[in-house]
Amino acid sequence: MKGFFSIILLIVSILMIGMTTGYAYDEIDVKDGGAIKGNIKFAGAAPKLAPIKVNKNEDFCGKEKASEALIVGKDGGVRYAVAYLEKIEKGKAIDRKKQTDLDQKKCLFAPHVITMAKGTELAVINSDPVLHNINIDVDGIQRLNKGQPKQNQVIVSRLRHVGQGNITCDSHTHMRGYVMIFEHPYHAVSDEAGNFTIDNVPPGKYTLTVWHESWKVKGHDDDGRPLYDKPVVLTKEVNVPAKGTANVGFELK
Ligand SMILES: [Cu+2]
Repeated sequence: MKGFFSIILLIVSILMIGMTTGYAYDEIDVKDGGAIKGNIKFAGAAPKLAPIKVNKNEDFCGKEKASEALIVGKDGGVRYAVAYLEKIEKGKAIDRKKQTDLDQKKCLFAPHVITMAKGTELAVINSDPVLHNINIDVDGIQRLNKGQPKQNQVIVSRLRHVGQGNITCDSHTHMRGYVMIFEHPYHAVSDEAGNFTIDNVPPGKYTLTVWHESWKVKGHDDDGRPLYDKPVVLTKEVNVPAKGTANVGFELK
């Protein structure tokens, strides 16, 4: 009986470790890899978003900033949406030499949305002559908190936790950005035309997810800035052909 309970305890422990560490991604030589080319469009006329009030360093930052929560280009393409493969178990190697830049420029995070593979480097830059203090919370847990008083100061760190990160600045409450951190290298941020490419995918069926921070106003903060609804998440099944391309379209509305 004692042995039986030990086995149960062992199984429970293994399950718990699995839950906290996510899953193992295997890096392999991809044979006959295919690509996913996608486009994200806004259906109908894009709403005009209210500007975001600035309440510190207005002489440098300006009195307000245009909202970056929804940026629709020509032909309705949506910028700054994240596209990624769900739980892909094996594929191309993660480029560990790749450094992702995140600039604090004119009191905005540039780019507004980034994606990274777990354990790769993030270079946070302060291009401004004012103090910025970046914070990154990944799924509600603070993973980075760095003040940068000097212009052109760069701080390099590694983000080791998978999840969705909110980027804020302690100094400027109007500043907001997003980072999504993955176990694998199959993710991209849509460009000005709403396009993205995910390449060198082993042929097969996958679930492709598109994440957008949301532009739907659900309230306002104490300074009258809009608070947006929870992110919009869309999924599609895609079949990646050997050496070919799967084309896929998403629509936000
Ligand atoms: Cu700031």
